[in-house]
Amino acid sequence: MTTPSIPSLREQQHPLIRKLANTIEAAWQKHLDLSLYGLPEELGYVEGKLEGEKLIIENRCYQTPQFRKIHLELARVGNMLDILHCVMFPRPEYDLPMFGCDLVGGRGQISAAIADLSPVSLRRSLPKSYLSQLSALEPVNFAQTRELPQWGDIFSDYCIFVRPTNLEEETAFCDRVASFLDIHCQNAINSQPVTPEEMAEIIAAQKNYCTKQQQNDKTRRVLEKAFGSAWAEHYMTTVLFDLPEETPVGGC
Ligand code: 18B
Repeated sequence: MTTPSIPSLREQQHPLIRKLANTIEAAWQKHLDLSLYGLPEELGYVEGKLEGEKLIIENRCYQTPQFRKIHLELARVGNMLDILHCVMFPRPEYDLPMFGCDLVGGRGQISAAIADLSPVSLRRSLPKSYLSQLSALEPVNFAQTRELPQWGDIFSDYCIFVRPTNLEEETAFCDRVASFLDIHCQNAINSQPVTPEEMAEIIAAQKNYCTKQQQNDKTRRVLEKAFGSAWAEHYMTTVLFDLPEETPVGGC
């Protein structure tokens, strides 16, 4: 008996998606103390139909002491569309940015490769340690950079949004994501909890991040066409970009 698992889908996907998925998981395994995060069972593996083609979604989700949820999602629509989606949601007790990454490709070509460490504090800038480590990275140049949509004001100055034009650029993108993750995981495991006031600001900023991401019509359209608009709304707000819970601080 075989159960569907991410490696089975991963093997059929664009090589950059496969490589990046492996890179992300290797960084998590290397740095973090992972435990499983229970997604609602019916949302772990999902199949739908988009324009006669099968849409398959596979989710892998963990939590750690510093992250409430770290989510890697692979999706494929027939042979037309390959997607990698990844977000690391910090627990709001920690002043940590959101790591987010999206790769979208079709017919052998990646059309959108985006990765960022996005600030989620009301001062709207990254913590100092991130700024110094990110600014020390070698600059990378891509021939085709893409323009962010209006809701993209959540991203940092270090955000990469490109259409990779060759293998070299694909490798450069993957290497940059690996650097983001090394920096992020190392900072995360060394971070200390914030005050209740700061935590309230972080919750508000995480909400803003999620609300903006929920405005991505391109993601929504793919999901709506395959599963209908109610399901797409439910999926975008509970699996892709769920809001942090507002739990009062205090207790012991
Ligand atoms: N996204 N993406 O994750 N999206 O999830 N994505 C697209 O070539 C899906 C994230 C981002 O130009 C496109 O134009 C589906 C995260 C941005 O208006 C498609 C899923 C980030 C754009 C999809 C998914 C993020 C974008 C169009 C669920 C960043 C450009 C591809 C599995 C951290 C938006 C193209 C624009 C594009 C689809 C960013 C089809 C279905 C975490 C900025």
